[in-house]
Amino acid sequence: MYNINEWDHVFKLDPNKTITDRDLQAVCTSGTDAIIIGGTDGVTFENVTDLQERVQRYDLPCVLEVSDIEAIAPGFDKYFIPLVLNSQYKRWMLDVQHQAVKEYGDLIDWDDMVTEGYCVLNPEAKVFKKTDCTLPDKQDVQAYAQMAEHVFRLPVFYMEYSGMYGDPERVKEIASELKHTKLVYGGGIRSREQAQEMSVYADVIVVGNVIYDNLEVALQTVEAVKSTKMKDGGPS
Ligand code: 1GP
Repeated sequence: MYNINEWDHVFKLDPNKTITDRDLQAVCTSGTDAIIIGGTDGVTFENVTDLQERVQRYDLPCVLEVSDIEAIAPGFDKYFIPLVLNSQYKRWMLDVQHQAVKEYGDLIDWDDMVTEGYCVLNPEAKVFKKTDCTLPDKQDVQAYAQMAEHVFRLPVFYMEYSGMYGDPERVKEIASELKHTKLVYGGGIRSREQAQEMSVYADVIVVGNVIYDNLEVALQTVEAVKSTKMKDGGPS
């Protein structure tokens, strides 16, 4: 399952948060398709590699979502590179990535890299503020999705509601827009019903914060997503 096209559900772990070995074991053996390590604040080489080493004891893909050039570590199965499409500044779309490639280009295995067209939709999210986003309206999001698929030909379009449950109607509209680019949804999933609702439309569901607040509910989202996808006719 090292091909993202086969994934339905992933957990995102924040290297700046603490998780016990017992909880980590439950997360990694839950049946989720992959673990993404990523966060906005306090991401360091040390906390990334510490969590990487702990996750790699388990037999599932371990992905680094790169948010800080200082915290890029070798040995991940995949590297997710966000391009923040609704940032006001090209810095978050081009410049930080350019700097990273300039520094590490010779070491990068390009096949392991997955570029994400990131659209941040929660104005209260740390990532929204950090990357100087503006809030896109319905037509804006649709155009970003079209650009991700047709202009940039990105493998992933990520509707990022981090910390807030998004609008399923909007996710549905964007899903109908995309044919080749995979739709990833993340944000505010705090029940199996919400996981189910979003997985009807999105190809991949990302579950983050609830891992730290209510592990039991977090674990239930795996089965919720998997059973919804089975009903829809297997993995998309
Ligand atoms: C954050 O999209 C992920 O990058 C998941 O969001 O933490 O709100 O679940 P939550």
